[in-house]
Order: sequence, then structure tokens, then C-alpha cells
Amino acid sequence: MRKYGVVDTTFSRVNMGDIAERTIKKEDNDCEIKRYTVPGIKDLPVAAKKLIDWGSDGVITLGWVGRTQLDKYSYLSTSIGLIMVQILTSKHVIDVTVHEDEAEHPDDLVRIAEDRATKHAINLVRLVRDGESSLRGYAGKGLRQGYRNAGELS
Ligand code: RDL
Ligand code: RDL
Ligand code: RDL
Repeated sequence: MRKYGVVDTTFSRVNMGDIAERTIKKEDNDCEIKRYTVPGIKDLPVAAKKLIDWGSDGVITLGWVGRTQLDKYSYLSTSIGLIMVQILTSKHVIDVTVHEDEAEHPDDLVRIAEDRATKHAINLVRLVRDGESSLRGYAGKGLRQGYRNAGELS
């Protein structure tokens, strides 16, 4: 049985943790999921690390970045932290981030969050369950999360 970690925040304005949990359960019926909710994005790296220490084969984090320059700096440090966790543990930590300035209208932000969380949860299951070659068939296809696919150029 595979173990997945789901880390989300109370800062987020969409419950992306629920979306990720639902999607993982649907995609992989032989799995256990541990959920960890933290206040904000800078708390994600240690929570991801703790879920890996607990035995997660892979983790998905779901963060929401505010509109200010300060928020963007917070995300940069978060991203470096999440990459460090991956390098230190040799486990995937799939980083779902919605930047509040990606859209003006709340409905569009919800749509981006739902699409990105769902598609990346599927990516996590594929990487964890099916390994290095799981995305090989999609290489160079211009896939996007949160938007329609950009598509391949050649
Ligand atoms: O450890 C407590 C907080 O420092 C931590 O939760 C931060 O991630 C909170 N936070 C900021 O301090 C900030 O300036 C967040 C953001 N911006 C942000 O854009 N998104 C967050 N948290 O989830
Ligand atoms: O862990 C899942 C994603 O966070 C990760 O695959 C990112 O590299 C995806 N990504 C972005 O989030 C982004 O803002 C990418 C780009 N920009 C980019 O320009 N090129 C990418 N990925 O390959
Ligand atoms: O081409 C439009 C978008 O793909 C581009 O603006 C990306 O940078 C948007 N984006 C993020 O900002 C992000 O934090 C993406 C991701 N994460 C992601 O995981 N996958 C994306 N875009 O396709």
C-alpha cells in the first residue's frame, strides 16, 4: 500500500487539500493518506518533511500566495525549502501554488486552484505508483496546470 502526504494551509482561500485528497483516493485505491494543515506557505517544508519521516512515498503541498511583494518573497523561500526537502529525502514533493494575482475574479482563482490541485494530485500518484517512466508519454506536450495546455510546438 502506498502512502501519500497532503499538506495545506489555513491561509489559502480555496480548500485545495480536500481536492487533492479526493483525487488521490480516486486515482489510487490502495493507498493511505495523511493530511497536515499548517498556517501558511513557509510552514509547508517542515510539514512535508515530517510526513516523509512518517513514511510517505510522496507529498503534495498546496499553497496560496498573496498579492504583495512580501508574499512573493515568502513563496521564493518556501520553494527553496520544498526543493531542499526533496533533495534531502529523494522523495517527490509536488508543489501546488496559486498566486492570488494570477486572476482578478474570485471565480477564476477557484477554477485555477481546482484544476491545478487536481492535475498535480494525478501527477503525484503517477510518479509515486508508476515511477520514472510514468510521464514519459507526455514529454514535450506543453501540459499546464491551472490553465488549458499550451501544447507542443513541433
Ligand atoms: O510561520 C508563520 C508564518 O510566518 C507563515 O505561516 C507564513 O507563511 C505566513 N505568510 C506570510 O508571512 C506572508 O507574508 C504567508 C504569505 N505571506 C502568503 O502569501 N501565503 C501564505 N502564508 O500561505
Ligand atoms: O511540483 C509541481 C510544480 O510546482 C512544478 O512542476 C513546477 O516546476 C511547475 N512550474 C511552475 O510552477 C511555474 O510557475 C513550471 C514553470 N513555472 C515553468 O516556467 N516551467 C516549468 N514548470 O517547467
Ligand atoms: O502560461 C501560463 C502559466 O502556466 C504560467 O503563468 C505559470 O507560471 C503559472 N503557474 C504558476 O504560477 C504556479 O505557481 C503554473 C504552476 N504553478 C503550475 O504548477 N503549472 C502551471 N502553471 O502550468
